[in-house]
Amino acid sequence: MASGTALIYDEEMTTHKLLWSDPVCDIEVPERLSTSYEQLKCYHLVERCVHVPAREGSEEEILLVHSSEHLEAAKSSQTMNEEELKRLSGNYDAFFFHPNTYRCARLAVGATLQLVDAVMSGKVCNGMALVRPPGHHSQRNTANGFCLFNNVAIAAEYAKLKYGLQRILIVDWDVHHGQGTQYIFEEDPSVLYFSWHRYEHQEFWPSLKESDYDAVGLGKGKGFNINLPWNKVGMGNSDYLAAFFHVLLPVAFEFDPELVLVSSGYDSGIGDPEGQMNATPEVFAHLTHFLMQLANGKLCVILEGGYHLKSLSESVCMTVKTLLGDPVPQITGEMAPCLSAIESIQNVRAAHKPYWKWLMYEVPPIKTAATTAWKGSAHLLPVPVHLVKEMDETEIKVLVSGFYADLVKEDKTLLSLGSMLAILDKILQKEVCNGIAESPAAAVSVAVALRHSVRFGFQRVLCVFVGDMQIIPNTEDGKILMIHICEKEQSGKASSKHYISLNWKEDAEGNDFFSAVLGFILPVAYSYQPNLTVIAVGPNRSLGIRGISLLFALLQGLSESRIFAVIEDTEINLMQSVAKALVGASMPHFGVYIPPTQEKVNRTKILRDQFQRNGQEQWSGSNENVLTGLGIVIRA
Ligand code: Q9C
Ligand code: ZN
Repeated sequence: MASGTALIYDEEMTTHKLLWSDPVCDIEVPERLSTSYEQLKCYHLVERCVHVPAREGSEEEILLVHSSEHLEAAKSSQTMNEEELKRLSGNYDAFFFHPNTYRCARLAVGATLQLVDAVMSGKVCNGMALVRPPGHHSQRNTANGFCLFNNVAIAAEYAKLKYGLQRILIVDWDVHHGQGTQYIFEEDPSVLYFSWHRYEHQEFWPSLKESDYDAVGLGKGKGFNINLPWNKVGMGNSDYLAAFFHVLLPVAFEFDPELVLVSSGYDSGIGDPEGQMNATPEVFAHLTHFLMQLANGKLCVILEGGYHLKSLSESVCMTVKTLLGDPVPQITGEMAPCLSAIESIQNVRAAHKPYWKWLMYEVPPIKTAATTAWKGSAHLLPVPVHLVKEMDETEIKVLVSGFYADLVKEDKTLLSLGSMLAILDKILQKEVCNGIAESPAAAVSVAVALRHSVRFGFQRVLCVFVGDMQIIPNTEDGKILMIHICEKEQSGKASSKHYISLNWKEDAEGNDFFSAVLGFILPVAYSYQPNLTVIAVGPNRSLGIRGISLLFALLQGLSESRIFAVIEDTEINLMQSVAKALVGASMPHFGVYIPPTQEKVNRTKILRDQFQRNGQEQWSGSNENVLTGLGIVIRA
């Protein structure tokens, strides 16, 4: 599998600038590019990327999307004087020409295509292109909204033509609607276009009826255009995550793209004068991380807007850091989407229900370490791992006698805890980010691990346990949130605020489980904001390797990617998949969709209602309340 992250930047794209006074256009400055690049250098991210040079896009490439009239008009700007440039610019809604604009726009196209080539050829796994002018407002026959050529749209056509791709996903997280991209692919089912945008019931630029949620595509392209309009300013991290959990990700996984392109505008970030939104730079790490789970990791991020230089450059850094595989930073603050966001999400889900099975039902909304036990078989793991020396018996005794005193007598169990605790300590001490422990008794190991983590000082530990669990760990006054995925009904222990039992019988690995992960487990987990995530696999697991890998991949956005895996299984395939997921190699393929049975949907509903009742009080340590709507935590 390809590895590495490409970074494309060419200083020449800073020469395109506004030569006269124009309050509409004066925010699109060359410093947007140079400041972002400087910040990347400052975090030593540039040197970690594969440098790929930009090139000029050819006329032929531009004509994949644009009319020759538009190309000729742009070309004619090269030899104009300032007065003529100003007059030409006046023909468009919010665009300015500079004598070098045409050259920069061709570099922006070429840089984007270079990125597609680097990813599609396997030279790198993913990458980012820092380009100006941006592209997503540009249409077949016109410049618009600071955009001359539609870089991302050209890239999609190019990828279809050159690599024979049949399914490309474009995610447009810029705060403006990329109406240019929508128009270009409206009738094209091979390109799925998703855009969220400030809309305010059509008050906000470009103030188009067709930016609303009911523009779902035309003809054969019906269902392949997804608009999520924000009708209020101030949308934040939780609103963006909810949009991913409940709209984009279910559809994107069902679509199963071969390549993902991001129209990556950061004017949707906090501080931006255009967007007036509240999402912090960290959220872009999470969005990037989720998209990295698609298309075998083939992800091209192309700069669009973003006008607050500090917010822009920090967000660019978060994106590139995540592309490089660094731990995903913790999201702080409010974890509940606001009512206006919920309303928009419900509207777009309803509009797209006819086209996407995963939206069909009122579904839930609701450096890797291994032990020396692996010395012999470590070479079987797909990725390099550190081997951790086990704790010796006395060390463990001292540790465990503090709490599970009766365990000290059982020598066999005790010994098995040694390797487990050695790895856990490396995670707690932040020497490694995540780790895998093999255990002959997962439930016991997990109980000890959880207690140990809480004693160590962790305030919120999320534990997802898959399979039978003989000991149900104490939830330590809310310092532990248990999500137990098991086959049998847990008799005796009813779901409570901090113990949620998901009874998943038979083929739990089917796509209904996927819906439950996105619609229930992720929102609950994100609202809890754990400092450590423990995922354990016990005996009689009702989840297959794919389901378990999915959990590991998606939960990595939490607790700064601090994940401890405990696996009661010597199955090398499972270990391999978990190790892969932990180092960020992408997930196994999900295959053909099997819709959830209504019975399963109902079961999830009951669970959700139960969870909501239990959640009337607050999570300890945070102040969210749980309400109705999508069954997720909603901001008051
Ligand atoms: N009254 C990008 O972010 N605003 N373009 C026009 C007219 C134009 C934004 C306001 C904003 C364009 C790539
Ligand atoms: Zn924008």
